[in-house]
Amino acid sequence: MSYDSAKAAFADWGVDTEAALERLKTLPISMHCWQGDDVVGFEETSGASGGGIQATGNHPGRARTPDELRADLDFAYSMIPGKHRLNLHAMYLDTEATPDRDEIEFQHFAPWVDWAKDQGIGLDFNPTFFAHPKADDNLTLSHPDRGIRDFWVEHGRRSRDIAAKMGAALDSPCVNNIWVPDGYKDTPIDRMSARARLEASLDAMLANPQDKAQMLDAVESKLFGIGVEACTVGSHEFYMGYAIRKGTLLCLDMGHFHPTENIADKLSSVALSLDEILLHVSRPMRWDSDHVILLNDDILQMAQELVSAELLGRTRIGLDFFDATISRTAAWVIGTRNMQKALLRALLLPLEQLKSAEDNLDFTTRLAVTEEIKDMPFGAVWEEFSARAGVPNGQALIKELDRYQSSVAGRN
Ligand code: RNT
Ligand code: ZN
Repeated sequence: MSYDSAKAAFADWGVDTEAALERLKTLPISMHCWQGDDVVGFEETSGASGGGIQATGNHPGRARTPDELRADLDFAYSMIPGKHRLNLHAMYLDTEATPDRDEIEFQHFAPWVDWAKDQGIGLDFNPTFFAHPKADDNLTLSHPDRGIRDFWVEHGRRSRDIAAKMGAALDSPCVNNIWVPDGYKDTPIDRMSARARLEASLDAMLANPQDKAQMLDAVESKLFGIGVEACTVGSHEFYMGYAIRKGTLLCLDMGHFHPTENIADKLSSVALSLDEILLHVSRPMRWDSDHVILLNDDILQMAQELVSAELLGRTRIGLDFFDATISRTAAWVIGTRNMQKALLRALLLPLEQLKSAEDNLDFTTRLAVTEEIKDMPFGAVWEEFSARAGVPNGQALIKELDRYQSSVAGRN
């Protein structure tokens, strides 16, 4: 179907496709660097995983250097309509120096900032509290040993400082997201002390006020991880309370809840108590497996909530998945485009009609509209969006993904 026919079909439902396309253009997705190299990073000791995070698969083409990772990102961005962001982890420094985590500085990330400037994209940041000998017990900010806690607090402080400098250099606030693996494999006897230590460490890390125009603090909870099955110190309740009391962003990762829980349902609840939200869009399969996101119901419902509850203006959308069994660049491209497609579908819903049916307790109309609308030509509107951005679709896209993958397959 042509875009013009699609436009007319949506207009029949009272939906303005041009307005949807304009809005979608303004929504950056923060693409995570770690899909490109299986969460390894560029530290001297890289290769050490930990914290329950492990990419599986050995598809050829893993980026081994910052230059390779940037080349892969350049390609991925060229296959995704719009301007997006890059989400960096502290272990992805780009320098000849070999600072330990408590020694990192802005200069160790300067090439990333130069590159982001050239690309006209914003950066987000994460301290890395895993894949390090001082995290071997799966305890960092909540470790009973003061020296270990202090080491990680210093890492976190420096990360905030680096994030603020990135935000200032790029004139776009950099979200600094804190996730720690802390927890216990077997049932702890003193959860309270562990949580009190985590809170005290976070307070120490966040003590230095930062300009919100430069950086924003976020905290990410988790239900459980490999090796910390019995107790995660930074649970949802812990961080929700913390974020509300301290005014940080709360990061909701789609893999960090019980499989029957749904992030889409949580957004409006937490949004009443928080200024801003960070999302880690992911696809858990049976557990926090971080599969590449599909255009499935979970993602559609989440995008629908963001639009319906008018949360787009105060939600940062980040991705968090890693699959090493397929082309890593294709994973980025497919996942990011799916997030955009979900947002587009949400922006194309006849929301007024649906909301008014619901207000009138007319659940029949709500259901009928929801289901009829599924046959609408969303694909034609997406085609138009990508064509305007000069980005291929369908078989042309698959050819490009394949061509790029062949060009990197010789890396070993
Ligand atoms: C881990 C968290 C966290 C990490 C990244 C690499 O379970 O989801 O966000 O995936 O920091
Ligand atoms: Zn996450």
